[in-house]
Amino acid sequence: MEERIKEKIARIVGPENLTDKLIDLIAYSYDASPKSGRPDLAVWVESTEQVSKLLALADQERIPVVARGAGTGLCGLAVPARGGIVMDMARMNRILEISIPDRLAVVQPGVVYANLQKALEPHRFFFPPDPASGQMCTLGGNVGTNAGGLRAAKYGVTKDYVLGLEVVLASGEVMRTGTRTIKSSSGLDLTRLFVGSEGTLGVVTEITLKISPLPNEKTTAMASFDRLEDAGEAVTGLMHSGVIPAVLELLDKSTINLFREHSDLDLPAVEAMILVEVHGNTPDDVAFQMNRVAEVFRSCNAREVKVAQTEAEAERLWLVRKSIGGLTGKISVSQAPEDVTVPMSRITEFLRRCEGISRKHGLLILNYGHAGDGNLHPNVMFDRTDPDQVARLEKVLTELHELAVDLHGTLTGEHGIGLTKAAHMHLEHDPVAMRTMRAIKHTLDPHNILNPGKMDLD
Ligand code: LAC
Ligand code: ZN
Repeated sequence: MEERIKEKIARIVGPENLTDKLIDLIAYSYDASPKSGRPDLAVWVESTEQVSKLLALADQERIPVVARGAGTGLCGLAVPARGGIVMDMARMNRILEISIPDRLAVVQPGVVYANLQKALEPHRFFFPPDPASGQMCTLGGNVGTNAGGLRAAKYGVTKDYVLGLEVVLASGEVMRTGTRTIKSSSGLDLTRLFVGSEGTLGVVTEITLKISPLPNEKTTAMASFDRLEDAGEAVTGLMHSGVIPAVLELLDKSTINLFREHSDLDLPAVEAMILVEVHGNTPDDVAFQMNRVAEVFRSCNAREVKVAQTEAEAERLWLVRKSIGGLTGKISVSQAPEDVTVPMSRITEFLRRCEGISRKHGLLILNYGHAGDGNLHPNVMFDRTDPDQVARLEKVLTELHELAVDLHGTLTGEHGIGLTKAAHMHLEHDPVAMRTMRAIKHTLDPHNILNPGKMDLD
């Protein structure tokens, strides 16, 4: 990067708040995806004013800018695909306001997700979306990806909770969207336009989030099924039961086998397991819900339904779900955790056809995920140092995405498009929709400086 530009940036953020040391630039080349791309410079910003001045300068000089949270994204959203500036938002990490009467929290984008939950807990409130990376990820990243998580089955995803935003546009202008009210029918919904826009339309500098009262009671159960089809029917059967579980997770046979062979957790030799959590306000309320759930599971030929009797037992059941990512390291050098989402009635069909794709290309796929909203995580095991396996992985991913769309689903339920799915946007979005998205991008960012190369927008 030219010295004169670096000097201008140093005047905006202070000379100690930028770096072009190789070791830093290498660190900023990655997120949690297999993609990488080296920036020319990284800056630590502290205020909306600094973001505004930086974007105005970058726009004038045509320098790409990638806003970055904690780098936990799984599809390359925070990877500087075209070099330029990485804008690290981690220091904009203040919770500006919690208002219980107005049922909202106002936060800066660098607030770590778990820290907001900690601050809300004394009020007996919570922010319902719950990405699996919650201990590290930032709320700015949650907005950028429209993050979901385990509880989305009942509570929905980030976009259902964003009431308003402060956004800096590519020009450096600062815009406020939305309101501090729980409802609004005023104007075009610019807030939603920015949620899930992966930093391609503007840089979010303040977020107003709707929050919810914590449920008083919860219960967990686990059910095992000899046939995958029965587990699939249990998921759809629940929708007739009048109960919406807060969490409904499914594990397929390959995932169960991973535990049987590589952990001391004692899982049965079955084709599928379902983990379920119900929330309510009294012990009777959760017992009623769990009875309904267990009835459905039994009517779908569950081999066993185990309701956790204590908090410790519940935690042991959830340990299974939470350990999957870590355990995959025992059987594979690299993993590609996808997040295709299908209508819930198509889950079994998706999983069976997925087995076919796995066999055809000779790469093991573990399937687990958020069955309660159709969001599965086919996690493809491969070795990134073997070009043949990488080539086969590409074929597997293409076929997985085609399959999701064929079943009227979507390429991504919660991780986003980023770099890894960009080439497949056209599978899901027709040419008119793609043209409309690109027109919006061009209007807001005419020189394509904001996170270029993502979502196939340029
Ligand atoms: C999960 C991540 C992969 O649910 O979305 O574990
Ligand atoms: Zn997930």
